[in-house]
Amino acid sequence: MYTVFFIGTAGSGKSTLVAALYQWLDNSGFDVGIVNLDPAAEYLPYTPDIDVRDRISARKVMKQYRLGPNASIIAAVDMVVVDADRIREEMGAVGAPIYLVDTPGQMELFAFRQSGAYLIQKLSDVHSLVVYVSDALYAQTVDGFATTMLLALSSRIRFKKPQILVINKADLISEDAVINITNWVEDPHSLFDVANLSTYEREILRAVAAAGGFLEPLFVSAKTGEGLDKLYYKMQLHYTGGEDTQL
Ligand SMILES: Nc1nc2c(ncn2[C@@H]2O[C@H](COP(=O)(O)OP(=O)(O)OP(=O)(O)O)[C@@H](O)[C@H]2O)c(=O)[nH]1
Ligand SMILES: [Mg+2]
Repeated sequence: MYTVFFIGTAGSGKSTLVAALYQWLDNSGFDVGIVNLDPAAEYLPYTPDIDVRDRISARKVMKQYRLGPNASIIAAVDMVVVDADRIREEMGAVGAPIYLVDTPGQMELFAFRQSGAYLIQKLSDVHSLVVYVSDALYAQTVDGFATTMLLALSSRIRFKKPQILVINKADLISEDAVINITNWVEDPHSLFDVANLSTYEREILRAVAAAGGFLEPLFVSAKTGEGLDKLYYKMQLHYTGGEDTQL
């Protein structure tokens, strides 16, 4: 079983990307399953094979325990943890060789809490991978790019999984913006030299780059389908051990 987790900031397009990649893989003749781990999702652009909302809904938890929107998601994800073995069994029963796993929108409630890392560990098989999804509109600015790299690195520290960095919504940014981002990754000095970076920002970014934290991004559009073939290729490289993703 090959499990691919989609992690990223709220609204970056995780669910849309899961739907688009599922379609792409399905059209290419692959047998793929989808797991939804987001107990707060109101609408999903795909039909999951396994859906945590069948048992745990953040909305119900909110009403029952009189919690706020974030506390109810935290509580709901903690409840999903109790169900982890059953979800794992269901994945086995469905029997798909590849699973795409969608995760809660509020990344910090999932990635920066013990329950998220535990779930990823529980639902991972020998081959598993994190696709870190960021939003191109955000990543195209210097500050947005810098924090995207820091968040992607945080997710690697939390999950300790090989990771592919996807910049989604590439249809919304210009070719120049793509070139800028590519240059910042290939030559981090072009970023460090930006005048409005403070000394501490520059030093942090230098350390992240030196640690290999500037992953080469894949520009993808879940809307137009751009880059889905490259995403599949990267996933396959990881699966077959043709190492192209980094831990
Ligand atoms: N233009 C464009 N819009 C996109 C793309 N991918 C997603 N969107 C839009 O971005 C919005 C958020 O998409 P979702 O897939 O719900 O994002 P998400 O990360 O799952 O959101 P949460 O789970 O709520 O955090 C929706 O309006 C999507 O239609 C893309 O590649 N291009
Ligand atoms: Mg979503």
